[in-house]
Amino acid sequence: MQCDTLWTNVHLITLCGDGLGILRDGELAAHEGRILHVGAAGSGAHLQPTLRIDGEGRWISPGLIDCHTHLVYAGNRANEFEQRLQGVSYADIARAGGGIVSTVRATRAADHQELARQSRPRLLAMRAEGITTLEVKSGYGLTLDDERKQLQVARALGEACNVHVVPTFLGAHAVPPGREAQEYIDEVCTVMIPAIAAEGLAEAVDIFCENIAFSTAQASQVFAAAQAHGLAIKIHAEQLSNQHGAELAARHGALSADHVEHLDAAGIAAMAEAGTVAVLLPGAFYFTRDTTLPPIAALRAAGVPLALATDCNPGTSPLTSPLLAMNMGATLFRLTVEECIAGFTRHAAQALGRGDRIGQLAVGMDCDLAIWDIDAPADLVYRIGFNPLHARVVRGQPDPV
Ligand code: DI6
Ligand code: FE
Repeated sequence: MQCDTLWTNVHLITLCGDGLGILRDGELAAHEGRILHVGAAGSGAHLQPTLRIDGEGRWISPGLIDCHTHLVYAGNRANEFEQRLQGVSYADIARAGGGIVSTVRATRAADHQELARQSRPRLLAMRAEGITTLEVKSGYGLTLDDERKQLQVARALGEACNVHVVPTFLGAHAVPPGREAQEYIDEVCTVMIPAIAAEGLAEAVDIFCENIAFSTAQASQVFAAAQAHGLAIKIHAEQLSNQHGAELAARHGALSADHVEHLDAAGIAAMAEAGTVAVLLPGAFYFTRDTTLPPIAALRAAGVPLALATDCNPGTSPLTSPLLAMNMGATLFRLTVEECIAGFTRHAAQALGRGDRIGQLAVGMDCDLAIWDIDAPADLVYRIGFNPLHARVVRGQPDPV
């Protein structure tokens, strides 16, 4: 049987079945962008590959998936970082007109080209650590034109850099300066969501539900509008306080509830029932010096899938390293190695509604791979500031680093 590529002499982290689904001394074949075969050494002897690659004992995992980023923005908030070092809180900075709104000013002022120029190095940093799929949220434009600009730049950057970008509309990120919250949410629902959906610029809609942002009533309204236009939903919930946003989102069938440091038992039960993924963001926890841990043990006990992501953003998580996010997941949140790796593969795919296409090494799935120079999977989580990526493979095509 003909196939495009066969990798031999490799160890596989398949993420199939329970845990990591490790297959030592395996091989993997790709054909027309999909995984054609996964098996033990020699099991692909019937295949006639156009290209045969000796993996020299390296490890192959699914390409990494960062399912929560705000990667496309302009400007820089190092000044606020310095203020916070002096003891000013994130909420105080936001109330004083800094925070998200300062990035909104810079993002509005940048044209497409400038926004791409500033965002591209962040995407390249992610790519260099094995990212093959990356979610990017809007939310620093807060007008239809500026939100559209962010989503268009995200898509163009993904195409230019050979990374699959999954765009999310986060118009409900902050109240724009000079506007009133409810009147702005009405515009998000009646003008912005219909336009973004009609133009095919986003797959999902997200909202920042928090005492310094939008209420659960406003989240309900946004979810109804998103679903009326065929878009999936997600939520930033329970990051700074318990607003019961995750529970509400789960009841609407949300793909994920993200942050969830202050999540309670009712929220966990609703997420478990709906199959809503908990996206944990240790970079934001670390950078804001948060002390309230997400209820990991209870989420685990309830069987809620746990994803991990960078939350790459200029205010609370200026992080572009999925490998460091995994290490933080283990060190700060006490996640296991298996949970950290599943959090950037299988469960991240689920959080994007793509669990049937990516995030596992299984026949029929997209052949997006990360090939690592490591001795064991735990090396991906254990080391700090070291990048063992040997190559990425995107839709079956090798992409050496
Ligand atoms: N939660 C966050 O941590 C980021 N957005 C959000 O809804 C912060 C974004 C920023 O400060 O620019
Ligand atoms: Fe976020």
